[in-house]
Amino acid sequence: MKILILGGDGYLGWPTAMHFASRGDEVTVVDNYLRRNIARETRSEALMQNPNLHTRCDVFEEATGNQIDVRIGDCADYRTLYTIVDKVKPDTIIHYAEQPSAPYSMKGYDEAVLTFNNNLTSTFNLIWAVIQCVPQCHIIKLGTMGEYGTPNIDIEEGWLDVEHKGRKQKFLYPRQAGSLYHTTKVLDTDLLWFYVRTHDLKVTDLMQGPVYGLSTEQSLLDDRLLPNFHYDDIFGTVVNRFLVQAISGVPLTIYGKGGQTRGYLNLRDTLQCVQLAADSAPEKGELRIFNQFTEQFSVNEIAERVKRAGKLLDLTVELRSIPNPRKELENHYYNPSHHGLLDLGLEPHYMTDDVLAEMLETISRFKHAIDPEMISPRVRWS
Ligand code: USQ
Repeated sequence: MKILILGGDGYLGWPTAMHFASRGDEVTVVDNYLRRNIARETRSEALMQNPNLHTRCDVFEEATGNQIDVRIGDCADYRTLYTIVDKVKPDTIIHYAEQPSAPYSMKGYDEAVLTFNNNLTSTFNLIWAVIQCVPQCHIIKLGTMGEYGTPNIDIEEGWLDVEHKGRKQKFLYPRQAGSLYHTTKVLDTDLLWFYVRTHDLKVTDLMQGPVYGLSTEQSLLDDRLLPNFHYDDIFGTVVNRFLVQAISGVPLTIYGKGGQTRGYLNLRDTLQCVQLAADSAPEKGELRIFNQFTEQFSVNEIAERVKRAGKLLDLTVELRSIPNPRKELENHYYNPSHHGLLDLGLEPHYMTDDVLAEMLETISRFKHAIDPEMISPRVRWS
């Protein structure tokens, strides 16, 4: 397949590019280094020094013999994106090119408007580039479980059958996100659904939970191929943060009561899910939605697991509840369905003590680079 990956420098984009290139697909990545720039500006750099995309691709080619084509450009600029899509003529476009941090989007006006403009415009431009250049192309869009929020009823996989006054119709499942970032993903879904209805696009929207993980098959070949592993309060996701905190001897930062429950998945399973989606395109005029996670945990359960895994390495891990910088429910009902990807063949990598201990071992090799100033939450929701 010819695959175009938007946001190919990111925590998920880069491992995805290597994954598809390794199985023989023709891969092109686009990125404008937005996340790297924001990380520098906000003192939120990744733990490892990840080379730029051109160097990463050279290292990858040396290690595997496979090539990845790089374009440095901004997907929020229509001419740039149009030109790339028109040249590559991809069969599948995987869209990660969004500002991915909820805390960053809640920092202030400048950060909010950047998130809003970047995320909505890149999705809008993608839709139009597909309409104008490759109308048969399958769009795989990374959405988020956070679009649904934490409603007091079961969360279905994208859609809800509504019966009202004796009549029935299927609608997008109600969405009520908890940050501006998550709200941009809700708006993305609405845009995609509109253009699926009007222009017969083929779209898969993956409602992904927080991802954890460090190594993939390809990154084991060379440390320079590791993903951008963030542990700061802006870009770091909770499991990755807790593991770094455990290594650096900082008490785990449980926000509030720690009952916040989400669906989590291993980075290796993100790759599997995206591949399963790519290998089974929906019909023209179909918006296919999958809930992309493998297990659900509360923050307290994750903290306990990290503590247990730490024991395997003789680490003493302390847990500490701190005031929650976010506005979110800390005790709530949570029962999301997630059958679609399992039905397509997903074989989950679960969060076992061994998996966490292996991550702890890798992180400990980079202990010298941990900056404790980047750990405490610096952004409040209100
Ligand atoms: N949390 C803590 N302590 C911390 C960090 C987080 O208790 O030190 C809590 C948060 O309050 C939240 C939960 O852990 O309840 C998850 O937070 P997170 O920072 O791991 O994830 P989130 O901000 O929701 O966003 C991440 C990714 C985002 C993706 C989303 C999936 O950054 O790009 O869309 O996970 S989801 O959460 O399902 O929407």
